[in-house]
Amino acid sequence: MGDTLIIHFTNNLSEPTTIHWHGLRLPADMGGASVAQNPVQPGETFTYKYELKEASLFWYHPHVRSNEQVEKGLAGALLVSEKKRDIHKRIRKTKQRILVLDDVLLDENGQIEAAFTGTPEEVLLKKINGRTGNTLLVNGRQMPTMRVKSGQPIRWRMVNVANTRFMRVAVPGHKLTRIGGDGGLLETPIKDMDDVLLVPGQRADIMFIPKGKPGTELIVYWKDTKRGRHSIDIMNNGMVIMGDDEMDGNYPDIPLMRLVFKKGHKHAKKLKLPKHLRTIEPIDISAAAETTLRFGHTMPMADGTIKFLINGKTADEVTTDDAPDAQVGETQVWNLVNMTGGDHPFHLHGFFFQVLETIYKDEDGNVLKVVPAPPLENVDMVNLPARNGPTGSVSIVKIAINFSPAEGLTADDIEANGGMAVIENADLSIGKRGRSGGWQFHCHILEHADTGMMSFVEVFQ
Ligand SMILES: [Cu+2]
Repeated sequence: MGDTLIIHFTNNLSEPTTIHWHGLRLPADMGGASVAQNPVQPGETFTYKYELKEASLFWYHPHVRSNEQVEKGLAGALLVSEKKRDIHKRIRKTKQRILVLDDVLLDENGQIEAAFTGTPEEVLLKKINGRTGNTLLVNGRQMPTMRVKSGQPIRWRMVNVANTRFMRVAVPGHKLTRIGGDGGLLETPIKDMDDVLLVPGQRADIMFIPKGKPGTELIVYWKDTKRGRHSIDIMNNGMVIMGDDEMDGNYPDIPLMRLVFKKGHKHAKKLKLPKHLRTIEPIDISAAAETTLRFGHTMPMADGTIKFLINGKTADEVTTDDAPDAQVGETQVWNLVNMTGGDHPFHLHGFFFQVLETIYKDEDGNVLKVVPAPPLENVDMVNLPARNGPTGSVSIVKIAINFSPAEGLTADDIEANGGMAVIENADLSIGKRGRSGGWQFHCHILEHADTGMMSFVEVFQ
């Protein structure tokens, strides 16, 4: 933390690309999003440069045709370590490993399938349910082995870089403790978890004590999550019927990696963690303006077409007139309304937010259920759960966002950086591809983002 990172980037692809730095608070023109940076053309170079203001596990990936470029492997982890004084010795001295969780969809020849191939039914399924790979990877390898010592605590810094797959990770016979997430450490460890769930784009910082006899092995499993997958039938008359995938949430466990116990053992029986890891200030929403964003899709068509929408528009259709506005330093509450029968992992570029509550309403607008705020943490991802009823019912995730610069950035820094999240005297007639300081938000199921579920917020100085 505190270092300046300089990345000399050359695009050796035969198509344009960028690097988006997922989760980092940085100047808009360093964020790699198409609303603030023109894509880097084949053979061209670009220098990303920004200060690392916060400690956490972040990651990076292209923000041009992400569903194809990320699927083919362009994703990596970026670990920004805490200053020594900011992290308890027992955590700092625990051996940590980064686990990049991914899956790829391979054809019979072992090659990555091109995006959206197959019959119209298959194409619709990939667009609606996302592209789920048939091969799971940890750090780019299938079923890798990690050597551990029984009784010696380990710390895993995990990130889910898969296009679509929700990663629920379980270590049989072991309880997990989550100490951090997207935005660094939690306030208090969350203990006794049977598994840890990472939606696409999300991170988790977990600890546990592996237990086993030397020479034996323990398989770590992927477990399914109910997320509103659908079935599709195209009738002879061209009608498309969307139903529920009856296996949703009950797909069989898949082995993810192998732990092998080394000789010898340590004596830790319990993780001795401090109760208080750090202080996180709740965002003050007493004067917050509210914005509502509705996540939906068009009717699926027999030719395989479906579009995913935010406030009724695809990413290509949305203009600066549609984009919500904010002022630097302003706090807003966003109501993220999921009108669909599937989950959407929501991601906002460049700012952390805090989840306030989730409200389920029926088709007449009556409140069915309110899920209170989860333990306080700063995140850049939140899953928008599927509505809990027929068309017209909705789920609403309320989040609080403070559009402030990262801690430690002064007004001078902002100016030197060319504006932190700022469109200074923006000429909006330039449109969204101009030198705008807009920040994108989108569904991190990359097939949904690619078929339209992406928009942006303009933050003004
Ligand atoms: Cu989605």
